[in-house]
Amino acid sequence: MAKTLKETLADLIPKLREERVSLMKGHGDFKISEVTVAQAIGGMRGVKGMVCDTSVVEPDQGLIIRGYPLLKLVDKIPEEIFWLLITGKLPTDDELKLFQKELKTYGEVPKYVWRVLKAMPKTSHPMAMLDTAILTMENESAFRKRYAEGMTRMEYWEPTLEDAMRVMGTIHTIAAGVYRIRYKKGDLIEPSKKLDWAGDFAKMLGLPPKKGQTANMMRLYLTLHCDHEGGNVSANTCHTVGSALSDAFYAVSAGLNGLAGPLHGLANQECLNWVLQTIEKFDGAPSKEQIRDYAWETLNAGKVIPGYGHAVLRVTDPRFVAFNNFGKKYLAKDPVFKTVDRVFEVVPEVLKEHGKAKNPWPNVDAGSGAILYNFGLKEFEYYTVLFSVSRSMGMLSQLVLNRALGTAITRPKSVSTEWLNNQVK
Ligand code: NMX
Ligand code: MLT
Repeated sequence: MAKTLKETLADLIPKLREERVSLMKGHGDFKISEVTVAQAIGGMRGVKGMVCDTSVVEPDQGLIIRGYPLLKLVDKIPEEIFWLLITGKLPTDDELKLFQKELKTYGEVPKYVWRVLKAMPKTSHPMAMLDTAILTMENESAFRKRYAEGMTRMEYWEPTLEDAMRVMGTIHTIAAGVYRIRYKKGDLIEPSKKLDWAGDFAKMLGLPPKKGQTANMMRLYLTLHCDHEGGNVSANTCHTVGSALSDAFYAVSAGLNGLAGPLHGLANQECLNWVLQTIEKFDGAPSKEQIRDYAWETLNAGKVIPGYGHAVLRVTDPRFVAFNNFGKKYLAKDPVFKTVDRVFEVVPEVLKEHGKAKNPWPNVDAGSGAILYNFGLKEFEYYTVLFSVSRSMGMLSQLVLNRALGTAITRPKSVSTEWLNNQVK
């Protein structure tokens, strides 16, 4: 008989704990990184100072989830990906069905969440609304209740998993509600008992029908954004907040606040904006020469070209490749998609010539917006909310595993500029 996610983790966790103890006892002093002045000042880039097992990002390959290069997972649905992130294996069909059924039992959004969202300013950013809703739901935290009752450390992961299921079980419904409330799309659409997570989300958004492809687009979107190892701003923030034993609602909401920054997840809204500006400026899909001019204009104004560059990657992001493949299949003639494709032919050369960005290639945000736009989601301030729904899977799975392994509270040592100056004298 298929096991639940909790039963599967309960089998797995003792081995993971043993492995951690043996690494600490046997090799605790083994050096894995050194830190230069440039790294201490420059966002700790490249410093290996934390552990994350859900996925790795290889500079020359991109995202690898539990050994699977991302492009091998594009046909999977998000629930399979969540199971893979957290357990290290893809679920069997029976495990998947059981998990989907269980997830639905966590699907009710408390009424007070809707009241809070409806009371927010009409001009609130959709990310501020989503993050507020997740934080408001902290009232439901099983971890907080069990902690107050005095559970043992060995049990911490259990209510953390329960909280994770509640966040994942509701975040798509909340996100769809944010869309409908913020953009006055009419009544909220109830979640379905039957549809999968992404299909249900697409339905609750109430997007115009698009040859039956909207749910597939959403499955791909939510699969591609799921996780990007542990050091990116949102994962790292979620981890740090969670390491203080703040529950999943606090930790995920904090992580999403980081995702809302234009250098991180908000780049997708900026990116489509940039592409649309070129179309408007040149009165239609711009030529390569026109894109080149506009790219230089952006750089000369001291701005970044959104959707390009990456802190770790040194090749085209496989997530961009997957979106581009989807676009070529379903919207090859669309002027916005064609522009994105043309920008891809021009901008890397411009960035190389500019000579600053270490990685001139597109990241995930360069292509996703054009697809959403074509599918009728035209409110690009909303795009980071979609990223968030997906990224909750990575943050939650990392959080549950860290609770199971008793990962220590995060507390790196900071140094003063005076101390640095004294060292380099
Ligand atoms: N356009 C112009 N300049 C850039 C770009 C770009 N797309 N990317 C990097 N640079 C500059 C960067 O600002 C920095 O300049 P300075 O020395 O004057 O401070 C220099 O190149 C070196 O930066 P890198 O070491 O290449 O990049 P870093 O690791 O610091 O930052 C990003 C990575 C992603 C923040 C940066 O490439 C960027 O700002 N890209 C545009 C925004 C974006 O697409 N963000 C989305 C990231 C993916 N996500 O989904 O979260
Ligand atoms: C992400 O998906 O989190 C971004 O590509 C940023 C990163 O990995 O630093």
